[in-house]
Amino acid sequence: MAAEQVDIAIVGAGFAGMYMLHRARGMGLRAVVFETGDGVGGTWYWNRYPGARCDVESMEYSYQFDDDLQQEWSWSERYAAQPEILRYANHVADRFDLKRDIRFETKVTSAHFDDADGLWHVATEGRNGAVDTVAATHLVMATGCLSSANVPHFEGIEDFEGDWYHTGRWPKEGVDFTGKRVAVIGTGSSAIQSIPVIARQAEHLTVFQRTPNYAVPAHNHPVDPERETWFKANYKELREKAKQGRSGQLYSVRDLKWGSEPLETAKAEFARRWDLGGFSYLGAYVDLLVNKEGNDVAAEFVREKIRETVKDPETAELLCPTSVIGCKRLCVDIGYFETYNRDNVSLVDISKAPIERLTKKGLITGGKEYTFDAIVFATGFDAMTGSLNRIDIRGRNGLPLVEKWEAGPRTYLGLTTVGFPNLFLITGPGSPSVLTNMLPTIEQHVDYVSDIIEHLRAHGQKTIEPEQEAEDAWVDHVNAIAGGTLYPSCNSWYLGANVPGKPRVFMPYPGFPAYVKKCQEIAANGYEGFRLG
Ligand code: N01
Repeated sequence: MAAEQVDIAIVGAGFAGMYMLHRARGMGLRAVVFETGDGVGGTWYWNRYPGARCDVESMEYSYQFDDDLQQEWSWSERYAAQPEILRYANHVADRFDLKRDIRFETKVTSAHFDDADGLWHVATEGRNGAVDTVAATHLVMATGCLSSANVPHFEGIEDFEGDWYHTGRWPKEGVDFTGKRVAVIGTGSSAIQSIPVIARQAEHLTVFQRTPNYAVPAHNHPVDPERETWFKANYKELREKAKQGRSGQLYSVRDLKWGSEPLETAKAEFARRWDLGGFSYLGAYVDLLVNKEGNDVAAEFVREKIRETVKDPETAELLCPTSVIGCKRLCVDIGYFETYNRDNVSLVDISKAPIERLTKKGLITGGKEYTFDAIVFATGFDAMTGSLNRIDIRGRNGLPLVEKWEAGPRTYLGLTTVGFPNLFLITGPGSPSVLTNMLPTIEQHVDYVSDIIEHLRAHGQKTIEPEQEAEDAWVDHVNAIAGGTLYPSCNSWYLGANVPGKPRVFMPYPGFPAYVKKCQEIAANGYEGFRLG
C-alpha cells in the first residue's frame, strides 16, 4: 500500500508545532503532527517538576496571532506555573480544533529525503510499537530547544534502589517526597525552581552543586486586574514594542553604556531592578554582556545579596558564582537562596570532587557515601541540537544530519540547512530562540516558513534549500556576533559545554530585532541566499 502523503509533516506538538499546524490549515494544506507525549504542550508537557514556572511574564508568554485568543485568556500570576501554561496549550488546541491532526504517542524515528520523488519519508513508531511511514513535501521540526533530557552516565545508576527522576521527564502523577531523604543534582534553572518546593516536603534535601548560578528574584504575585485590562487594551502596541527588545520582551533595556553614569548611580539602578524582579536586572546597561567591568559590578551586587540572605557564611560563599552574569541563562527564583537557611537542607560542593558513582543506597563523592530515598537529576538538556540529532534525519544523497553537524550545527538563519531541501527547523541553532521570549520567536519562524511555502506555491516551485555560501556566511556571522560578547566565557548549554563530547559552538543568535530585519530583507530580495527549484 502506498504511504500516506501530506503537504507538511510536523514533529512536535508544543507551541511551535501547534501554530505550524494552524497556519498550514489556513493555507489549505494537509498537515499532520507527530508527538511522543499523549498531550500538547511540549516543554510544558514534560517539565512537570515541582516549582516549574515560566521566567517570562505570562501576559507576554502567549500567542499573539489571534486577538480573540489573547483577549479571552486570563493569566493568574505574573509568572505562570507549569499547570496553567499546560492548560493554556490545551485551550489553544481545543479552540482551534488542532488535536484531530496530531498523532499522539507517536515518535518519529527517521526522516529521509528521497531525491527521486522529492519527498520526505517520515517513519514513526506509535502505540504498542506500531510502525508507519508518511511522505511529506515539507518537514517542519518543531522539536523544541530544550527537549532532549541530559541524564549523565553515572556509573552504578542501575544499582540505586531508590527512585530517580529527571526534571524534564517528570511523572504525570507527581511525586510525593514527604518523609523522604532527597538529593538534587544540579543548580540550573530547573533546580533553582524545584529546590525550594522539594525542601518544604522532604525530610532532608541535599543539593549537589558543580557550579553555582546567578538568580534574581521573581517577586511573583497575582496579576493585577487593572494591569490586565490595560495590557489587553494595548496588546497590539505592547507586542510591537516587545519585538523591538533584544529578547522580544517588554522589560526595559536602557540605551546607556556601562561607564556613562557614576558607580553609585549604577548600583542604585541595580538595586532598583533587583526590586522589580526578573530579567530586567541585566537591562540596567545595554552592554552588560559585552563590558566585563560593568558585568563584574552587576555580578558582585548579586553575590552581596546572596551573602546577606544565606546565614551560614560558608554555604553563602559556595553559592556565590564567579563567572560572568548572564553568560548562562539568568535564573529567576522564588526563595531559592533562603532555602539554604532551613535545617533540613544541605549543600555539597562537587566542583573539585565529582560524583564518582551511584550505589544501592545513594551516591559517592569525595570518597564519602551519601544515602537517599530519591535522586532528582536537574542536569539539563542536550540543548538545541539534541532533539534533532536523536532522529535519523537524512538529506540529499542519504547524508545524515548528525554527520553534517559533526563539528557543530550549520544553518542558514537557524531555519534551514544545505543538503536538506524543504526541511525547516523552528527556533533552530543560529536563530535567536533561547535568548528570547520563545512565543513571539516561534510565531516569527512559523510565519516565515508559511510565507516561504506560499511563495513556492505561487511560483510553481517545489523545493527550497540554502546556498552553501549563504550558510557559511550566516555561520560566520553568528560566530562573529557571539564572539564579540562575554557569552563564550563560561561553560553553558548555549555552547553545548554541558554534554561531554559535544562540539563547543555558540548556538543561538544574539539579537531578535536585527534577526527579524535580516529575515525580512532576505524575503524582500526574493529569498536571497536560497535556491528555489
Ligand atoms: O539545566 P542547566 P536546567 N554532575 O543545564 C549540573 C530552561 N528552563 O534544566 O553548571 C553534576 O541550566 C550543571 O552543572 P554545570 C532555561 O533556559 C527554563 O536547569 O554544568 N552536575 C547545572 O548546574 C534553562 O537555562 C525555566 O557545572 C551536573 C545543572 O546540572 C534551561 O532550561 C525553568 C552534571 C544543569 O543546569 C536549562 O535549565 C527551567 C553532572 N554530571 C529551565 N551534569 C523557566 O523558568 C550537569 N550538571 C522558563
